[in-house]
Amino acid sequence: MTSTVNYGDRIPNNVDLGRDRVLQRALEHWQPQYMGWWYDMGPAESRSYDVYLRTAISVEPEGWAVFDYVKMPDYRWGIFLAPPEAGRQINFGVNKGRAAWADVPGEYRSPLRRLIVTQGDTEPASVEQQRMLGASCPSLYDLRNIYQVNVEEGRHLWAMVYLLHRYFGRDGREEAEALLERRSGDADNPRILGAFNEPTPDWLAFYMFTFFTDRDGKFQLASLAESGFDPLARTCRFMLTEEAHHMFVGETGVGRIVQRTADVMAANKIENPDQVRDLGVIDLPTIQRYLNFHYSVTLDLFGSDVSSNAATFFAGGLKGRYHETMLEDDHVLTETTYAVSEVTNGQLVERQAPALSTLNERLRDDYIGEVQAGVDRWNRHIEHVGLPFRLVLPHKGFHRAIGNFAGHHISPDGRVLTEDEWNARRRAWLPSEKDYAFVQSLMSGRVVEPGKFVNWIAPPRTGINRKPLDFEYVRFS
Ligand code: BYC
Repeated sequence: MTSTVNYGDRIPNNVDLGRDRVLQRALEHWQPQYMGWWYDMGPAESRSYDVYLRTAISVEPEGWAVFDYVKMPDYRWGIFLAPPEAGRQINFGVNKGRAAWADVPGEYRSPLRRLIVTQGDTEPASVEQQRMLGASCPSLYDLRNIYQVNVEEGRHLWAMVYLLHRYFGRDGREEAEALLERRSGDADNPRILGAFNEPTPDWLAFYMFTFFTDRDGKFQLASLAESGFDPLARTCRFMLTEEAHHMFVGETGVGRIVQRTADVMAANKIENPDQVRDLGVIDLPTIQRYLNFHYSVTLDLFGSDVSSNAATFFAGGLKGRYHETMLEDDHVLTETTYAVSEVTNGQLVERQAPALSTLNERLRDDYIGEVQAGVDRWNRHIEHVGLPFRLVLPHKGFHRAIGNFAGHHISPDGRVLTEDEWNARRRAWLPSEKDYAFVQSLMSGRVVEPGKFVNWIAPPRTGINRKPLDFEYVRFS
């Protein structure tokens, strides 16, 4: 294991792939299937573009990336694990204190494979969801960013496929093939988790997705980075360094849309959403409805509030809590409880449940704290121009399909509604066909003149890798 990536091999890696011929051959067999998937389902019509991308050259925190023009099919997808920690132990659950596993422990083979497959499935799904967006990009800068996100999601798929091939034998190879066969939104063979089958029809949806849903990626990867199965922990640690850029793209993308809208509203002294739309920017209530949608489908990704799977993952030492080793408790959790909410007799009530089975809820709560901070930053753009409107996170139970709130109707301010009340109001709370049609009407073509930005979004403060905003981030040759 080295920190420098070997680019001499057909599959770049820092895991000495060349020394394991069988594994190398298996991955070289999967590689053309992956490329086939990329050509079919990766960014549309992008094959010949030269894109100013960063590529990992080392897994060390400093200087791991080089920036250069790359045609995306030539991107060096590969296998990079963070360096091992000498003497690392399992830090939680019934195996706490034992040496971390370098190989898959037999008794946890099945749940571990399930976790890796579920994680792996999300990566190609997001690329599929974003496939068509290049045709309506707001600028070259934004186009380059979505492509960077896409190639890195492709690499995250490689990360999980390496673990499946290396540690799970024939089952692993079959799962790796199935990861290329499922399709986002396909009625017969959909992606595993709900949010990854929702369309991402426009750039507002893309930025919301990278803010909300990629951040689920951060929290899940951080929990898996605590795993007692050391190869999973190390690959997730490196993936987290890439994830940060995706969330930056989402937070600044929504922030720039909010900023542009707020500036246009203030300059023209208007607050009526129809008048705002007439000026070619996205009105704040529409942004709020998109937020409500993406936030709620992402909350579902954390799984049921009370989950025996979550208890098994933790007790077994497979998946920890967020920042597990920084928490001060026994890391076994058999004696403690955690608060979960539920609907009883038409009322929202809170009750205590065993801590071990409520780990999904706990991770969801950790996530909510971080998301709130981002929404507060968006609101500063609106406060800055003196408008009274504020974006808010809806109640945790709003529009949920998984867990204790599934099957109930909860308003954004946390009231339990009847089905009729819900149906009467849902258009005010979730994007309607008219909203989507309006947003898409703003995004009918792409803006690709260097330094130019479409009307509905403010330019970013700085360019990529200290390049100016009018840098030619993508060349169409
Ligand atoms: N939709 O006890 P339950 C990312 C299933 S995002 C559909 O409630 P559990 C990224 C569940 O699979 C991070 N099904 O939950 C972001 C289970 O099915 P099986 C992805 C759902 O198992 C942007 C059943 O319901 N990584 O990286 O405790 C771009 C009962 O499960 C959903 C991970 O999620 C849903 N929303 O926890 C690119 C980490 N929720 O197994 C990438 C790995 C639950 O009985 N996965 N189900 O057939 C996990 O840790 C867990 O599988 C979950 C669910 C947290 C997802």
